[in-house]
Amino acid sequence: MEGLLSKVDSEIGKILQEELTREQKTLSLIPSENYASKAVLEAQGSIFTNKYAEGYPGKRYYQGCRFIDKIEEIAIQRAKKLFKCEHVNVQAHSGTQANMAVYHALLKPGDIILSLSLAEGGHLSHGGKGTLPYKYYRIVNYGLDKASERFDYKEIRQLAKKFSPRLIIVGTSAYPRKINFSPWKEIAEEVGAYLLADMAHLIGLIAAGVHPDPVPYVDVVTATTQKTLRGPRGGLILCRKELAPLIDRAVFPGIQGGPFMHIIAAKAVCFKEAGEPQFKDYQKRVLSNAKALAKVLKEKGFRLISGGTDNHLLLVDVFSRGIPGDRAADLLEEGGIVVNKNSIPFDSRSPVSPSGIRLGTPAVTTRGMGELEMEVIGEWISEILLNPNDEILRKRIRKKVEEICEKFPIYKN
Ligand code: DSN
Repeated sequence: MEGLLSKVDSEIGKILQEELTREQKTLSLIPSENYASKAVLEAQGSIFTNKYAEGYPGKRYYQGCRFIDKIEEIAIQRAKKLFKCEHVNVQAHSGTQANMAVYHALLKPGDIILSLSLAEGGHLSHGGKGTLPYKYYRIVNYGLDKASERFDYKEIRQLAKKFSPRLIIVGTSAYPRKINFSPWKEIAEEVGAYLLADMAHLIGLIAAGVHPDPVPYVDVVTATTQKTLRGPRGGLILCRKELAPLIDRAVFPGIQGGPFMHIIAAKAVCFKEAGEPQFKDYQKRVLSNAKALAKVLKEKGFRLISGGTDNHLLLVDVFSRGIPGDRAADLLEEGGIVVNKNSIPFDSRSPVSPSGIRLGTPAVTTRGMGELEMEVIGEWISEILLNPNDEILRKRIRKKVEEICEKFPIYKN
């Protein structure tokens, strides 16, 4: 990964090397993180960044777009094939931007959005305080069922009937269970609402066919390309043909200017990679690894939200073992295990120091780790969290983490 950068800008070059070493020598269990392939990185760091191309293929506001048009067209066609959908917009700069575009396309200021509360595992861009949708739309939140910590369709239906939302969002950032889209479609149809599936976290699983597919059930799917899909940092929108003009106009000129053509090129590469048989195997291992990690943590006496996981992530109630989530995340990082603190459903603590941590297996699975490694990692997590005052233990585990990381390098050459 050495290159010209260190010569031209030694300050940034040095930090790049430090970050690379950090990534190589630690275990990322942050479920929204992954390692893009070298081919994705090459496209992302390419001269496509030089080109302005406001508009869409064949309808640009700049000259010189004949190769750029090819790139965007390939990205669109690959995504259409991968997700078996009628229309794709690959220009959204991020998952949040993709959601903003959907709101801009389908809603008027003051319209009601029904979405999962942030505290129960929703996402800020679904109308959290301080966001643009919070200011311009009326946000009504559903929560989770207290006993099962899963969707409560009775409550969702009641709220939908009471408030007649223009848009219902099914989508989560910290929900460890499979999502079936058919009850959501029923509810949305009953109240005449648009249905948006925000699949930022699940899109890679969906591409590989290891999670139910929202496309046949919803009006629009939004996603990010850098998480389970293992592509560049960016957004993606899938929709039915009828909504295509609205969605495209909402992205450009609605909320964005020039598309990031280098990112679109990298998205095209990632769609190709995600269509290959190895990607399906990879996603199966993401799931089996998450289950293995869940199993060992449960055996060690940790309470998992909803009792386990069906997908790539798990949410652990660490406060029930006496450690707040922020402290747990700090202790684990000292031991070389990188996670994030997270609120748990019905959390009595603040988001700054919540009761939980969120763990996920996409990144470690990309490194080639399997269930055996998950068992060991689960043991280390447990040892660190159950012995919070043992600094020597954390140092010892950190050394073992570095050894395992060396055995499973992120980039092989
Ligand atoms: N920040 C992402 C996550 O970690 O889930 C969501 O945008």
